[in-house]
Amino acid sequence: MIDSKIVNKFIRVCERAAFGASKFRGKNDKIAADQAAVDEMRSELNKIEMKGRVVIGEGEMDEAPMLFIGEKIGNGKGDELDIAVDPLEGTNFTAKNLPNAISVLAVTRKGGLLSAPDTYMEKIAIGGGFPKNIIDLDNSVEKNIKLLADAKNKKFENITACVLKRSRHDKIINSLNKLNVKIKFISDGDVTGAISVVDPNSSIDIYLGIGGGPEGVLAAAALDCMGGQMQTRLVLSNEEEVNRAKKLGITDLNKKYNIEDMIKGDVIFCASGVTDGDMLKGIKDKGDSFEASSFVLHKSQKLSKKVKNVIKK
Ligand code: VTB
Repeated sequence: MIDSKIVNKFIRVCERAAFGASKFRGKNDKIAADQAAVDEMRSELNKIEMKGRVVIGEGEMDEAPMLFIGEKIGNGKGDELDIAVDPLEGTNFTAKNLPNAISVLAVTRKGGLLSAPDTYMEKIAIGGGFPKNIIDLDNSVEKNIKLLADAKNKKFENITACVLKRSRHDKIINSLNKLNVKIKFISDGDVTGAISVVDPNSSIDIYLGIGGGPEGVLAAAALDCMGGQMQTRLVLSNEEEVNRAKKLGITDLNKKYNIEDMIKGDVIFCASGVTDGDMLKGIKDKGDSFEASSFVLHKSQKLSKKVKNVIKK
């Protein structure tokens, strides 16, 4: 188990990162927005009493100067924790001041997080309350939709699928159209997209398609706490990507990961809004302080809450 007292500290980490990024909303500079989020997140993480290690971060040591995979974070005392971070999920959203940019992280005990390379990943996710593993990446879209529709006792036309709008998804989209399934397209931000299957305020029944590997593990952390189902598989398209995966300890390159293969044991998930979004409000500047809205989950404590804090700048 992870000590529940540490949760508030991780909320602060996301709040600060979101605040950093918020200064660049609508400024058409996604690199600066990301950098500000990274700086704030790293400095706040280093205040926490823990022997922390970045398992999913901004890239490998040679490509990311900060929050790189393997970087030690925290003050070096306390519990050994593994951390997945995405200081700014939605750099385009922030640069263009569009909804759904968030700062997000997940924490487990040492060894609890799949160390996924920053490559693409096939993903499929549905909500909770169904027999285990009823959907499968190797099924056709038609078969998965039928299994889900039967389990939910819904007609195909009343099923909504969330899909990243990319040409690589044309085949999936065609199949969904043929089945008369409703599609909610997102332009970016598939952490929120995948989590939306368990959000009672969204009408999304299934998330499917190919997005980032790190974002897949972050979404799996949230779905683990909320009882959703998810299956993923890395998409390694060249030798360089294969080598990167191997370097992170992945031996079975075609493995299908269910949530329990990505997240082991207890997990904390936190996200703070940068711009207003479906799940969270964005940062509100209040002069000397700022207001941040966050979403926090702690599996062992069955904690799931939204918090709004006003924090001194
Ligand atoms: C997703 C999404 C991200 O990248 O992982 C997506 O979660 C996939 O990459 O917000 P492509 O843009 O190359 O399709 C983002 O949209 C941006 O990191």
